[in-house]
Amino acid sequence: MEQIDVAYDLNRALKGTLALVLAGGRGSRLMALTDDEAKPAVPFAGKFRIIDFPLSNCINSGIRRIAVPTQYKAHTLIRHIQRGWSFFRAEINEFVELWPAQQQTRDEAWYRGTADAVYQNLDTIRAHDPDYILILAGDHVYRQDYSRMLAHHLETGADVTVSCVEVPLKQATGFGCVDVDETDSIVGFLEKPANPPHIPGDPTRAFASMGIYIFNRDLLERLLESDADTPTSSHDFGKDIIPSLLGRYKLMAHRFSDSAVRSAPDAEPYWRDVGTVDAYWEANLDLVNVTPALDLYDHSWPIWTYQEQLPSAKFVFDNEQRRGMAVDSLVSGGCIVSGATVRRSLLFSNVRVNSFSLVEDTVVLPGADIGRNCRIKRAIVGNRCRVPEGLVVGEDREADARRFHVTEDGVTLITQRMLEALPAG
Ligand code: ADQ
Ligand code: ADP
Repeated sequence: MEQIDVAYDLNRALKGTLALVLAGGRGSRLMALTDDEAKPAVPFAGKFRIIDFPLSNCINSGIRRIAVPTQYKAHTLIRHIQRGWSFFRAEINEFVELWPAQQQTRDEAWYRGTADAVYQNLDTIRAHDPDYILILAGDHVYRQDYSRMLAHHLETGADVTVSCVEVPLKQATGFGCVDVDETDSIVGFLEKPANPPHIPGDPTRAFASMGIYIFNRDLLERLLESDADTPTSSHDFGKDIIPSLLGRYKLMAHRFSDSAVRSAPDAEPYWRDVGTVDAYWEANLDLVNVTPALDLYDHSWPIWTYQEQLPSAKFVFDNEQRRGMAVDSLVSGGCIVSGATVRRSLLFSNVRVNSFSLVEDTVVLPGADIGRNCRIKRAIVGNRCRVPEGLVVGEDREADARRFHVTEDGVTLITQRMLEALPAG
């Protein structure tokens, strides 16, 4: 009976949860990849956009009331959500709502920070009357069962629960670093510290906030109202709200390993903040491995997306019998590889690779067209790039750096703007 009560309570709590997928940030470390669209809208894994991951996690976790605050260059993001995520029925209290900045505001300001993005929508939140608010970032790739995190929040009677993950110490400067006691109660929080503290017993790793929070609704309202009146605040969850709770409220850490959805019981939990060009390249190309760290073929936890209707990928011998082929690669709908060789690469939708060209260890974004006689290695070819005949990339780093953006790890990012700036011939 007790178990039935617990399941009943969790079910009620899930129905009473409103998820806010924050999607307004640019993600400036992605350089030119976010010149024209917000990071949550950046394509990932061939046919998805990054925001599909948190949105799919919500659905798969049983959370069907979702709002997406948007701000920076939101056009492609809004279009994607309108086309792909509008199958809910408001009549049965299920929805994905878009909350663009400047639509709900009193003072017509842009969202000043993540907390302000929620504060400015408090009236709408009140109208939905949730018991719990789940704050999510729209820009991480991972599979997580939020219902397990919510169950943990209920069990501990926390006021706020923060989802946390172990990360390599050298990456921890980009995250909120969390210190916990033996019950996983949060006793310290440093937002993006220059010298991150390591977890006890392991000097190579830190315990980082994933920017995922569950708040009891009344408390969140009070906190946001008082934060809005604090002139010194930057109105950010990581910088202002979470640190201000220490010692005043019951603040619990939830371990991602307890709610990560794994492809096999012994698999490592997968969470990536694909925030840099190198991390983006690596996470995409990991998918061409025989056993990728992220399992997209798992029918028990489907990732939903807007699916354009496209013809199947095509590989052609051209008239002179040059072989068009892709090996160890992912090739999406609408692609034509004609008389060219593609190895260890990921082609997004509608990509063309033309005769005599070689594409290796490369991520090619939607609609790009790689002309004849090109050799492109260790690169990211941006949306709708028209790569001119004969371009060679990935063989001479200095030459590449003069024309394109070359990362620390030696990945070359090519965009249409950079191609247009190339000297003629
Ligand atoms: P950051 O990674 O710096 O730190 P932040 O820039 O606050 O993340 O963005 C979080 C989410 O909010 C992103 O999805 C972003 O798109 C969105 N966002 C940013 N500004 C917004 C705005 N003005 N309006 C609407 N949405 C906005 C945070 C935490 C850290 C934690 C990391 C985990 O502060 O403590 O470790 O996330 O990545
Ligand atoms: P290349 O630069 O490789 O010579 P082409 O444009 O000449 O490319 O096309 C080579 C082959 O690719 C064609 O013979 C055809 O089989 C195939 N192909 C190209 N475009 C299309 C298309 N739109 N639909 C179907 N097949 C196509």
